[in-house]
Amino acid sequence: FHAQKEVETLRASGNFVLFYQPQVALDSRRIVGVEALLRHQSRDGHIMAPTFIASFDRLGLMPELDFWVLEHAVAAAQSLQGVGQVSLAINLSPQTLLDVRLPQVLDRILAKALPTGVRLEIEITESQLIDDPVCFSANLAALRARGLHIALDDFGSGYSTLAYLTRYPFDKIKLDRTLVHGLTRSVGQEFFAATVKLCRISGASVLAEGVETKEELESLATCGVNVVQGYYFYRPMPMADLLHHLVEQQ
Ligand code: G
Ligand code: G
Ligand code: MN
Ligand code: NA
Repeated sequence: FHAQKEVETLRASGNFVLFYQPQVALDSRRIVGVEALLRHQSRDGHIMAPTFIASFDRLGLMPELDFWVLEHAVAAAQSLQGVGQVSLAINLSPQTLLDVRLPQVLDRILAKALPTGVRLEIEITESQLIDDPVCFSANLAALRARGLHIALDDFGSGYSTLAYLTRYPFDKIKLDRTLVHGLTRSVGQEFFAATVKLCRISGASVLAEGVETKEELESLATCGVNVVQGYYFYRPMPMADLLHHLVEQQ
């Protein structure tokens, strides 16, 4: 009941907004991608992290939220004209990836072409690969058929089995921030480098999430990671700020 009430309140107020967190290539130090992250903005302008996702999830309403995100991220991407090559990542929840409406929603949203150089990427988490199956595989194929890239999110966070790396060909693997934080503590550099190598062998590029300190960045540098995302470089930000950074690096 609590979930129901929270969802009703949020829906009534509208005010969902998207923030974007830049992803930085380790070699060039340029922004090569961004992840769209859902936020809620209250009347007084206060920005709230998506703690409400659990409530939407419980009520089976994640497709509604994710379709909104897809639509608005693609619309906002129109302003990325002329900023060069950049991938735009969107998180889709398990419910959304099992939703039979996904292909037709994509076709409607992608009817308007993206600016040259902008590529859509879908982030999926390991947990959703567990309860298979047919509908998930069909939707994954539908995403690929439309030229979208697939990223495996939160890799190494607890649901991983190595089988996934060979079963599904991912374009990108995002190493979970617990692994990255452990790098300067419990996780040895050798172990981390071997994990990166395993991912690279599967054919994916590797992104390290949640990089917060110079020490973490330096430890990563020799491990074969391609791209880094985290507060050390950038926090999630509004589209206007992102544009400013992208124009600046031209
Ligand atoms: O945005 P953080 O900043 O707090 O996000 C918290 C969690 O919410 C993360 O696990 C992230 O993947 C998830 N999340 C953020 N935006 C979206 C979204 O648009 N759709 C889905 N399904 N999950 C999202
Ligand atoms: O589950 P997913 O990886 O999609 O969620 C990304 C989440 O990580 C978002 O909530 C985002 O705000 C958060 N995040 C991004 N960079 C950092 C970081 O450097 N440190 C921490 N603690 N969280 C981060
Ligand atoms: Mn993500
Ligand atoms: Na993640």
